[in-house]
Amino acid sequence: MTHTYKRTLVTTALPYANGPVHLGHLAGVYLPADIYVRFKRLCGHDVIHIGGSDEHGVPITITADKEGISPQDVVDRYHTMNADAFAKCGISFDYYGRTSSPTHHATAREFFSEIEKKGIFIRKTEKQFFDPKAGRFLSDRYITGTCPACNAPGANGDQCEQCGTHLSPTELIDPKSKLSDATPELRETLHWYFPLGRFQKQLENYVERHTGDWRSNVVNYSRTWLNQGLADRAITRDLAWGISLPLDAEEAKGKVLYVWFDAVLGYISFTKEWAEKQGDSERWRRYWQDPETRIINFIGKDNVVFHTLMFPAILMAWNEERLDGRYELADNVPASEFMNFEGRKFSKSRNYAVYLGEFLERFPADTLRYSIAMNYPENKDSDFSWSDFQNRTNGELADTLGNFIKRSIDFTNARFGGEVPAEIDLEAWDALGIDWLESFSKLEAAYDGFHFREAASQAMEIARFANRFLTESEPWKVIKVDAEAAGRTMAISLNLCYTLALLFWPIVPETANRIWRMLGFEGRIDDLVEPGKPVWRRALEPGLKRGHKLLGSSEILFTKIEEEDIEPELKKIEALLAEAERREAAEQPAPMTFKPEITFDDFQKIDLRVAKVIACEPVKKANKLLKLQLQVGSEQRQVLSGIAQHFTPEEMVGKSVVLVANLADRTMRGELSQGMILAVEGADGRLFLLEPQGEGICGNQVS
Ligand code: B3M
Ligand code: ZN
Repeated sequence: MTHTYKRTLVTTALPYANGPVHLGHLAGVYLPADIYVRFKRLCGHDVIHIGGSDEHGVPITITADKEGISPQDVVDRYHTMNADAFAKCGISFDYYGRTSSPTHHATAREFFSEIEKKGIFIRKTEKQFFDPKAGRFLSDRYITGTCPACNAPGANGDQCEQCGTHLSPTELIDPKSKLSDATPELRETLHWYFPLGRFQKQLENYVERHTGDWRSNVVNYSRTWLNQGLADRAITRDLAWGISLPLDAEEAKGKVLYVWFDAVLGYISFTKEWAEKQGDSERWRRYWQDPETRIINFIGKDNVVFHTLMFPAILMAWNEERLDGRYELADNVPASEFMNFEGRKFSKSRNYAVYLGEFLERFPADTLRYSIAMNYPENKDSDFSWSDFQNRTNGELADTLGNFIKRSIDFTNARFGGEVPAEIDLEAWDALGIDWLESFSKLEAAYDGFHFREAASQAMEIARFANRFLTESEPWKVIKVDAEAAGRTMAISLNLCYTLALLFWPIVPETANRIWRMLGFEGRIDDLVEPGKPVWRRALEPGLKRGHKLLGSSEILFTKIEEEDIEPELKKIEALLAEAERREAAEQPAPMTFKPEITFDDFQKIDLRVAKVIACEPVKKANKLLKLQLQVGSEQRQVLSGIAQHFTPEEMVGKSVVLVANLADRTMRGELSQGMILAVEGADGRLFLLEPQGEGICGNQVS
């Protein structure tokens, strides 16, 4: 990365507008991106952060069906909810769009048309499940049935939640449509496929080129796919919700773009919308079509291949045979690992999550931002726990950063008339014992390398240093004997406050702005940052002159989190965990219990024989029983069996069964039963007969 870029475009994965974002999303994608963007802004860099809602896809229509509302209602609700939560959390998007917008639809259709025009797509007719009652083709998620791998009922058409097996809907036993409960039929349908393989070599080169600077998880996921050889991917679906194909032909009717095909293009559409809002509708091109722009896609690890292979392939297809209007590929795709919550994976479907909006109703955004930055899942999964949140807030934010700032300001207000009492020259500043240049270089390297945990720790290190400096200098004692020396201490402390405000702004922006105001500055640091106006390195040197007037009052920056504040949260977790465990237990097969042991001789007493059903009829007034006539070798037997709910008499005739041949005779409903046939109960109470297959086995012993 010797290249220096003129500007940076940061994008963050577009969360589905199908539910509220939770702390896991924040930790993996939005907070790191925001910290990065703020850092770049502070450096005076030209950077924009583009994000928004992914408003298409099957899960959204499933939610709509479930709630009896329209997909539009669903996305309206969650788009607003998530945009609000992000704003409250200080995630400073330059633009937060939605893929349902006209600009986005037009952009996605333009890409489709361009690639179609070049003849790159492949059309394939395939058989797909169709719901005859609803009159619709069913995507995988709309089909449910029994899992062929583990026999669990309620498996989805794409995956069994129970055993995790990936399925195709045709593999399901007894498939049913979720729309109408009808049994779906296979019908032919036409789809457009994107031949990823056509770009195999180019993609290999792309990944290879970045092997040194991309995270190893990103390179590894991509390579695994590349090594398997890239297959054609269907990029259309038979669905009513989504972006319709820009084709008039009959065969394109009722089809929409596959959600991932359109979603990644959202980054482009939203940049166009942003540019429009800036009053310069062409400005987006600078961010997408200029090699001097650095594009960075922040995502979670589950989205890697869509960003390192599929999106680039779409852009490569667009660029093919084009001299101008070519798109640049991302320079980096920092994919996070996952942040767990109290030792467990966040799970929307299991309702095991803390939602961002709800969290912020109870605790300030900056306490969350700091704790999460310190738990950034950079190279491995991390964990968020309430006790860690409490400790960091109390010990680091309140006792260290907050305490230092407040003591500095209060003492100056009280004893030095709210003014910086002395001039601090660089020599005194450098003599403090911090190697400023080195600290700043380390911080910069941490930000530039996307090591946000390290950046936050570094910043806190400086706060710790400042806090210690003030405590050890004891100006409240010194002032009694040497007011000037105490004044110098305070001037240094206030300048450290100034430095810390700027240093911490990317991580805890609201707090930084409050410090800024207490230091007597008008406005917010947010208003200070501007492309071409580097502020960051100003923090390296004392920024407050002697006589600079503070605001004159102070506020507490962080309220400590008491046990009783997190008590209800811990209770909630307990309930959630108990609920999760209960569900898991219910989903687990019951533990096997066996009858008491018998000896081999006991077993030998049972005479099991293969028998053939030669006749069968119902038993009057006994709707569970069938009367079977069995051929057992040279003998005939009559057996009554409680299988009438499962088999018709006609079905039974001709079957081979296993007979307990030496069971004492019984009379049932006035009919003689000379033995018993063996069967086993399966899922849903279905009954399966033991049916031995083989030549010349009738009458033989089963052993
Ligand atoms: N909405 C999947 C997700 O939220 C998808 C990301 C799109 S990024 C273009 O994980
Ligand atoms: Zn299964």
